[in-house]
Amino acid sequence: MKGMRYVDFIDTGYKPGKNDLVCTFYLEAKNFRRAAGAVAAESSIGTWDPNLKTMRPGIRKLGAKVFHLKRNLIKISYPEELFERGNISQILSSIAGNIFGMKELDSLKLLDVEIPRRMVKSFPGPGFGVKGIRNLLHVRKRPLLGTIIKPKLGLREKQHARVAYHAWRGGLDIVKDDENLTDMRFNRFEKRVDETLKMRNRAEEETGEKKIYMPNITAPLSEMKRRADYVMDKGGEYVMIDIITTGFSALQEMRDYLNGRCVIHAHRAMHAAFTRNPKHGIDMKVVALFARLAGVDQLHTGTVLGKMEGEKEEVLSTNEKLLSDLYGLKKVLPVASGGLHPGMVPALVRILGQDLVIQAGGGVHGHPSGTEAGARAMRQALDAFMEGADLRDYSREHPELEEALKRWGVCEA
Ligand code: RUB
Ligand code: CA
Repeated sequence: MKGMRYVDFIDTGYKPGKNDLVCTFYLEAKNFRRAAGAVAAESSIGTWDPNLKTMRPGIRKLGAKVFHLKRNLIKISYPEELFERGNISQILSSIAGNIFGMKELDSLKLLDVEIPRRMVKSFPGPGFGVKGIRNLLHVRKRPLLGTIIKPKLGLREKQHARVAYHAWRGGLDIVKDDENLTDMRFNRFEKRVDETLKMRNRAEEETGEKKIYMPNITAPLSEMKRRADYVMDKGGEYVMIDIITTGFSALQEMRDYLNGRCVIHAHRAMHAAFTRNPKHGIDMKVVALFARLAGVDQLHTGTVLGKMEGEKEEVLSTNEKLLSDLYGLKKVLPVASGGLHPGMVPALVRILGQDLVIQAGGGVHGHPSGTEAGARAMRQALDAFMEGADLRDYSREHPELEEALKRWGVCEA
């Protein structure tokens, strides 16, 4: 039987069919063609020795095909038979697995993935999505405002709940735990949930607004389920999961387990280990796509303006993956978070749009007059934008905003 060398995986005359999965890669290699073939081979059916004695008729056509190559971009088409339906780990082990470590290439980045309809349909997608979240919060148009309790670790349960209460009272919709706050010696998960949900109820009564608490349930899988049950038993409607450190298998299981009973907020801590290098790794867009397929309802995607790396085009194209049509799958609400403060709110909404959660930790709890004033300043900044008012003009009659702008300035972007 005819062997399969790396270059045999190149077919520039090929046109992907409607059931093919297509990946776009950035590639750098001394021998560009050979490396392109190597990527297609290793991510589908091939290996380094072209003359396998185990090849059988019919296997060759399962090979991925490099159908476009032009320094430094390649596009590879994969027949859907290579993938198990509904199994993100298996798909990633193929198209985002061994290939990154091959000596054949110097660097490789998975920039984008297009998934055929039938495969998309094998995933549940979000249980709530943008519409479900807006219905739950009774907020139709404006972006949602939230905070991360800071200091990120160290507060006792009651202190945590008290800070949350002030944030809600000041006008924020959402309070979340930080990504590394789970069940700590100084702050027990269950007690924190009890205390914080008690404060949520009080804040709802006092403000007449729906308030959300997002406890971080990140843990080994069975414990994560137990914590989610605990949250729901106590009247919580949201859980937060660190989806990269827990992994896609755990996320898929949690989506299945929760089965639309509770909203999933996805934190992406650790993503930058493979998304940040522009030449090697996996683009955030791809993470966003798989997170949507798996069924998160909200996902951190960057701010453009804040403390974390992420260019405008990058963040916009990632948000597009969450919000564009995807064969009927619900839309995921993008979360802008990291280094934000009230003076950035109008610019953020101008850049990122209104289907958005804006979260500020330091930019709320660092307000000179404290958390409640910081929350109020965030809400005032958003009100100013929604009313079409100039932020500085608006701040003349809104002392909390005025104070915030004095401390952090106005972002003119
Ligand atoms: C932000 C924060 C989040 C970052 C993570 O706190 O705690 O973990 O959003 O980054 P602060 P990203 O408002 O004090 O900076 O959202 O880019 O994943
Ligand atoms: Ca954080």
